[in-house]
Amino acid sequence: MSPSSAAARAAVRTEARSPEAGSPEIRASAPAGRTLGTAGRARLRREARRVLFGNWTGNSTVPSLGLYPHQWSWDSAFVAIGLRHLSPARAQRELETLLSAQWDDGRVPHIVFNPRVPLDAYFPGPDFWRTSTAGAGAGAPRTTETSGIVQPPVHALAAWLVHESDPAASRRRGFLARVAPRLAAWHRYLAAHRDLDGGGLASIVHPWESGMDNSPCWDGPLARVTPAPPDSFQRADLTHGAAADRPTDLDYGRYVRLSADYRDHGYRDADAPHSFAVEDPSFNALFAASGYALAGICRELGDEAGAREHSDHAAALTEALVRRLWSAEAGQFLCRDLRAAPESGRAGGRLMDVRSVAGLLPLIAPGLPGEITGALLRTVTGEHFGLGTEVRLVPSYDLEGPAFDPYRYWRGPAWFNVNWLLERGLRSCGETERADGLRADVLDAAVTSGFAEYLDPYSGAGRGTRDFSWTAALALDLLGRPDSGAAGEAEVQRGEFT
Ligand code: 9WN
Repeated sequence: MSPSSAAARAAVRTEARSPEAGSPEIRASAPAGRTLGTAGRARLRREARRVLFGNWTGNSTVPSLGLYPHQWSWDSAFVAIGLRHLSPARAQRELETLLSAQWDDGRVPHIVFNPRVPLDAYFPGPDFWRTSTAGAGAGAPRTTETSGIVQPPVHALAAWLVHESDPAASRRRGFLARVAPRLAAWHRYLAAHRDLDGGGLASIVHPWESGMDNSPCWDGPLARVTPAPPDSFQRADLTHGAAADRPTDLDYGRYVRLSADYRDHGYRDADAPHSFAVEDPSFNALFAASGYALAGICRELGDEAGAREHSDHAAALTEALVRRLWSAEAGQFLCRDLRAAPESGRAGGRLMDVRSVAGLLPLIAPGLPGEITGALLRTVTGEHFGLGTEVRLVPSYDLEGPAFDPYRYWRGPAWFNVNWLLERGLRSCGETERADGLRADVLDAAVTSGFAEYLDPYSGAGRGTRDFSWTAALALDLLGRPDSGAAGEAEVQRGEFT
């Protein structure tokens, strides 16, 4: 299907309204056909447990057994948020395993490799990153192999939510006291080494760092990167996934070039060329939300100075998000390409006129001005993202955009972690009904799709791999959430953590 053709879009919209969408158990029970009945809830809990326990390796959870056979950073944070409903101890372990691979400079790597998995099971593997040697100067672990880049900092938020699920056991095990210094070092790494333009936001230096690998936002900045020759590497992902659902070979050539350049500069931010450098609203909004969570963790531990440091920094991040990435014309946040020629009269690269869902995720950052929240709510429900009209789950990219493709990874499909975050954001803005509707749709889609990695946003059909860990985990979390407006949850959403 040509995603840019209006006829094709009309066809998928028709498909989306087809009565086939949604499981019978769920469709039958509510006006919108979406609320899970008792049997549906039990089935979801049982199935999600099967997925999470099946993907557990003994110390952490793989995102999926075939396609992603190691530990991924933001996946583990989302997984811990779900696992806390099954086993708070296991959720703690998930985060602690990840944090034990932290580098001395504070970075939390985006992949922690399992040495028992064959080298060719995932590309790029440990023999490509070679962090224990190439990263030694930047403080990479000597005995654990990791990647050298990072992913969005959701971890402090996850640690707080894990603590909250069983505070007594968490205190008994000293969970927060153990993770707090590592989380603080992680946040300090981002603030000290990744504020590449000095404007108060962290930059990503590789598309994989956004977690939204082939988002159309990266097309412009990546066009300046010379791809590694196609015969210099061998992809492993196409053994498990359809090529039409995955990034292209050209994308991979550029991902490889950027990673190799970073590695060949010892993963030292001060020395690396960072020819891709972008301020991403989603990464920074998660940084702010996690900063407030870390402040709460410090307060729980009686560290008032730490609490102040992290909540002040989170507030400064939110202010910088608005100052540097807000577009009133677009009604959403945009990414800033630091390597593009500056807009006239301004330093610091250029805002990119590309609408990705990353630009709506600041809804989760407490303290946004009311007019910005209002505009974001109009945008998420308007023609570009279609929540509640065109689609049930919010797509990763503009439904009307020239690069929209309902199948290809982060270029259109709806993702569960993104919709979980939006559900939190909507709820924190007082959009209870919309949040309830989205929650019901996420639960329905999770179970109906067999815990798919992502969905065609129009038809709701699952795409990518199945039994995907964060899909199961976040569905479990939404299922276990207190009813709308419950006090504890509302406080967490507002960034008040004590
Ligand atoms: C590269 C593990 C990860 C997710 C990312 C998702 C995908 C990896 C890949 O899988 O990225 O990091 O090989 O495509 O884009 O968000 O963390 O689930």
